[in-house]
Amino acid sequence: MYIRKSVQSLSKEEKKAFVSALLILKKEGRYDEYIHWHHAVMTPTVLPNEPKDAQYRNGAHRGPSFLPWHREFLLQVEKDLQNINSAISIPYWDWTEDSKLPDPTKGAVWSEDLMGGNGVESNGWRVDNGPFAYKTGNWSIPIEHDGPALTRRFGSWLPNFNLPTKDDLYMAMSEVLYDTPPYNSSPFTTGFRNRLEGWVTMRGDNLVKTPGSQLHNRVHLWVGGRWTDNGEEKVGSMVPMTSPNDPVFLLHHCFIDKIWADWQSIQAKNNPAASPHYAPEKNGPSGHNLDDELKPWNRTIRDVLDIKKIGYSYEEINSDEMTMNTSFSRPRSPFEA
Ligand SMILES: [Cu+2]
Repeated sequence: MYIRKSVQSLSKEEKKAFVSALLILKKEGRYDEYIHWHHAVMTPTVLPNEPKDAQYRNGAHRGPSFLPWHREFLLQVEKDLQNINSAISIPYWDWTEDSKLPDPTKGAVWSEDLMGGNGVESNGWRVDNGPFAYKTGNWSIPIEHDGPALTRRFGSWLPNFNLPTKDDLYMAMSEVLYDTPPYNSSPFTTGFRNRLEGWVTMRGDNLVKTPGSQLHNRVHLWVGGRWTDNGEEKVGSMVPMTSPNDPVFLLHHCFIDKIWADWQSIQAKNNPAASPHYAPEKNGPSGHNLDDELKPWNRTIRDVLDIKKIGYSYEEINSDEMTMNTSFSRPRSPFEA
């Protein structure tokens, strides 16, 4: 049993161990394989009557397997890191805490000895501080995977584009069903997965307060951002499907995984009859059913539902209403099914 800690409570030594192991994986070419896994799973997984389009649903996004697939992905990366140093676990970045900061671009995650900070405008928004700066020579990104440099332009996606807040997260936590037909990314598809992935926008629910993508998706867009370079549209490393190129991907998805684990334990307590709190159990799109394999690996979705069984847990530092309060209620939106 090991614990995944918050970025906020990592010691200097823990940060160093995590970063150096990532740099070793990068050097060995192993890290670039993760990008390939994330990319390869982008083939559409649709039912015969659905659009044959990865933008509709694919093996790891826009459908029920989004959470289990990324749980397995993190476990694979973490196993590689632990082979280098068995004391390592992936830390999580609670962006709802950073959303409260007067300047969220100054959060602990962006320190010089962890992820480094924002990109620099005069340098085409390349990150130029911290261990992953292009100039260090330790983190070059293959051109065919949206390289050559790690780029970020915080908060630039839309005007006044902020990180998701605790209130935004409560909307996902208050969902009772994991996912519902048609198991896609429509703003009208009800359920925890679609909410947390970030597809339920103002169009789908008038209780959503901010324009654009929500929660998980919003954080990708907030970190990467966009700009024009000589009339050409550019996006930061966290935006395209090669987003694990930005190592903060791991910390972001680690928090997504914690949120799912928190939701699972709330459901287990409040709603035990609805176990396993996953849908569809069968007859859904391929790769998304409870007993389907999480490709390219061998474990099934059922195999990764219980983090205790897998052997890890999450450090609880903000023991606030989110995890303590077990009953969430809010008015139903007229747009909800
Ligand atoms: Cu993601």
